[in-house]
Amino acid sequence: MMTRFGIAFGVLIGGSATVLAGGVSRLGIQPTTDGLVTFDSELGYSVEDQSDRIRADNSGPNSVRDGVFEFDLSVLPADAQILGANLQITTADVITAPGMQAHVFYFGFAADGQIGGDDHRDNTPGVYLADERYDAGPAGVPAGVQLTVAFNDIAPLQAVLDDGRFFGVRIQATEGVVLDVHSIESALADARPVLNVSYVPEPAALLLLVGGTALLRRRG
Ligand SMILES: [Ca+2]
Ligand SMILES: [Ca+2]
Repeated sequence: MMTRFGIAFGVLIGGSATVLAGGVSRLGIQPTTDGLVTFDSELGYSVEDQSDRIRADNSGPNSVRDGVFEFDLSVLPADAQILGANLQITTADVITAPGMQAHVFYFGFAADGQIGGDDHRDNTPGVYLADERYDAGPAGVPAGVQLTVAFNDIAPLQAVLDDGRFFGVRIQATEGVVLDVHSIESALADARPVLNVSYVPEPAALLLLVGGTALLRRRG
C-alpha cells in the first residue's frame, strides 16, 4: 500500500481530484509517458517520446505516425467503478487535412508504461474509443485549442483497472490528416494531456446509483 500511495501522490500533483454530488469522484491523470510511433515502409518502426509535441499523421500505408499516451491507473482506487472518461489534449499547430475536415480515431489498449513499436496501430489494434471530425486548414482549428475527446466505451479502461496498470490511448489520423498536440514535455503546463475519469469508489455505491436510476425510471 505504501508504494501505491507514493505513486498516487507523485501523479496527483499535476492532476485534480474532485468529489461531485452522489459520491461520484473525478480525477485528472497525466500520462506517465507519451510520444509518437512511426511506421515507415523502408525504415520500419521508430519512436520519439521526448518532444514537447506529439504528431499523428498518415501519408498512406507506407508512412503512418500514431500519437500514444500511457496512463498509470494505480492512482485510482482499486475497486473503483468507472462511469465515464475523456482525453483532454491541446493543439500545438493548425490541424490539416486534404478536405475541409480531419477525421481522427482514438483507440484504447492495455499498455506497459513506455512508448514502443508495439504501441503502433499495426501491432496492438486496441478498442475503439471515439472518432472526431475537426475543421481543418487555415480557417479550421488553430494552435492552442483544447480538444475534449469523450470515450464511447469505458470497458477497456475498467478492464485495465481490474487486471493491469497502464492504459494506452492512441490517436490515429486518417489518410492525409496531420494533428499536432502538446505532450507532457510541453512548457505550457495547462496544455499537457490529461485523462479525466469519473468513478464511484465502492461497488456498493454503484449499486445504489444504478438502483436509484432504475427507481426514477419506474416512477417516470
Ligand atoms: Ca513524451
Ligand atoms: Ca507501450
